[in-house]
Amino acid sequence: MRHILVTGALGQIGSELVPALRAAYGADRVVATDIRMPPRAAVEQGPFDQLDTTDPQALREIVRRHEVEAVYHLSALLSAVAEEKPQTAWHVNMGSLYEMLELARQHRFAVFFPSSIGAFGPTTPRDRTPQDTIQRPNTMYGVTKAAGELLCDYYAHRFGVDARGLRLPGLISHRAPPGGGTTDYAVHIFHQAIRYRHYTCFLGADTSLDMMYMPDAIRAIMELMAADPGRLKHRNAFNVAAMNFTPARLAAEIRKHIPAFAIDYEVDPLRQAIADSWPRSIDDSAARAEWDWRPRYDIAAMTADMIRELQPRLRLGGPGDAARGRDQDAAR
Ligand code: AKB
Repeated sequence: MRHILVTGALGQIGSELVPALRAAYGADRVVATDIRMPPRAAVEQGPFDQLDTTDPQALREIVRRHEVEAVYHLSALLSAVAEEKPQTAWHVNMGSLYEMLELARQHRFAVFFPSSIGAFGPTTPRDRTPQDTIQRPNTMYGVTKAAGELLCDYYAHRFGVDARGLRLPGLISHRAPPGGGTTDYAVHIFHQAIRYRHYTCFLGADTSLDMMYMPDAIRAIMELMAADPGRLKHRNAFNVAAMNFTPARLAAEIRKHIPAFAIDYEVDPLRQAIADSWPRSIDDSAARAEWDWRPRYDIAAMTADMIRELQPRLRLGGPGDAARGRDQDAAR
């Protein structure tokens, strides 16, 4: 039996992609891997291997052992943490991708590579950013994403590796939390709004970025990997968009459900500079034309679903919660 391998499986995307792949292709065929030890529940749901993707020997061994058909290579550092640890980010994000593509060339398996709106930079047109345009990112995260896109294209054209990928926007999920991204505020805000009716945002009120609800992102990944190769002109690094908002706009949407919710701002210069170097919105017409991409969630549908899912799990409701929330915000 040939297997589907997911690296970084315990991360924000992996936590939802692995169950979706298992539902589609069978639990035994999907091998989840992560550098972290899995919680017991994750092991009970299907095969799991601990894997450090920066160890080429370990990568070779796992590919050989499982007879791999496709790899969803999700292990990577996100933008803010990559900017704090640029050397590690290069090593993790690029080193492991290179090894994976080499293995794909030798063993003939397909590779999914998640690029990002971070692959663009300050000289890119910022509104409705085209599919093919200037890419001069000025963050280490962006450098690894732009270089990763090129490397995937190189392996596809030079060696015939079926390497496909998306430029994902900020992802919003009620299941796994994000870690170390610039768009993470759009998840934190829901937790704080439900618990404390208050959130201190690390990006400025008018910072516009593209975002996507996780069910759309998972569907986009799976639809792209299943798409007819004959229709794909780009194959890799497709812009995909679903919604676009600022922190102030999201706060207003949350207030429709939680009228007492208040937001204030303590801008983090590192994350603000990253956000300011990214597009305000991207044009996903190539994905729409080449594999029929269509998002299902806009800001209203996403907000309603996030609150419906999180409220029963998070609501505290006791006296003094609002004040405790403010203390917690200040500590972050
Ligand atoms: C991040 O903020 O680093 C990611 C991304 C947009 O790539 N969510």
